[in-house]
Amino acid sequence: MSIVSRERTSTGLATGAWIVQPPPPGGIGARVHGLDPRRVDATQAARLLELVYEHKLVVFEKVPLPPSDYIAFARCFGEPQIYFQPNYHHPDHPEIFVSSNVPENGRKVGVAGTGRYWHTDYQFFDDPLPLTMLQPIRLPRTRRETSYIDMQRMWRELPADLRAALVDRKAVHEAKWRYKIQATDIDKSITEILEEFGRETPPVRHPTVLRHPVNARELLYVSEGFTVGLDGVGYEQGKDQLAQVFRFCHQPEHVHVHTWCEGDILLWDNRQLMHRAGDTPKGEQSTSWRIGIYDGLPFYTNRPDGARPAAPPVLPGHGNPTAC
Ligand code: 7UC
Ligand code: FE
Repeated sequence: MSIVSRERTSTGLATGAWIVQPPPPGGIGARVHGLDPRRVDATQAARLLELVYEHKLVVFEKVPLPPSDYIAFARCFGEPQIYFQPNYHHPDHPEIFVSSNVPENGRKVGVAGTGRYWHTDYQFFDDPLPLTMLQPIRLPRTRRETSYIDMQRMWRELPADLRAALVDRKAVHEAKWRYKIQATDIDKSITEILEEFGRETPPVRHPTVLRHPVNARELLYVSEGFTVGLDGVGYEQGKDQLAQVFRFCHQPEHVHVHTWCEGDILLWDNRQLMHRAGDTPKGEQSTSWRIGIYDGLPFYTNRPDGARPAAPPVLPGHGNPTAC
């Protein structure tokens, strides 16, 4: 695989050299070697963000960071989010969403086994999360991976009958079926728990096909984890069409598996990818820290309700949009 060393000359050694290894043609995921995440200036952050929008996933190699530096690194790319459920928070840093099955000082920290189904983060809110940063902290001994599916490619390659079923439609998303029981739920019935969570996070609608605000790519935006129906389509028919779409997307040749390495930090574009956390093998420990990031751009730039997607905006610093 080719190594692009342009960054070395364009950023200069004085501000820290780094090298970008792009994915193979048609693939996702660039790797960045040699970055000092504590010394990223605005120009470099803009360049790294371009890599994220272009290659959908970027892996920063061997850059382990303690919480405050990690949050500062996330802040280079936008505004870190505070997850809406405090039981996921790092005890001292609410910006960090902890996925962990390891107690600290005898206390449960975060939530175990998050996101083990195909989804994109915050798909069930009006303002979904544009970017997700992830740092594995404790790697299971035998297996630790996150899988991705490229939703630009899925929309491009989806069979014509399924495209016709989805085009100019909205999908309905909700998270209540993924709710994790908390200590405060003791003595509540399942019905009460679902009603309570459903009141806090009612179903939302987004277009089934999004237009990316930076590069104008069209993206399929449904997931088995959170998408529960198609707007304006009967329940059975919507479920059936979605099941066919998911069957197409989940084929092994569409799945990119990223295997964790110690000290790496990942950053991906939730508009363009869906992801699924790998299972932690029984008896093994796993901890990862996630930071959700709002990049300050609209999640999508489709025209409201059913109209054809708008012409893409040319955003300052992002050059000309890529036709696709
Ligand atoms: O525990 C989980 O799987 C978390 C999920 C309900 N939400 C993650 C998110 O940001 O969408
Ligand atoms: Fe997730």
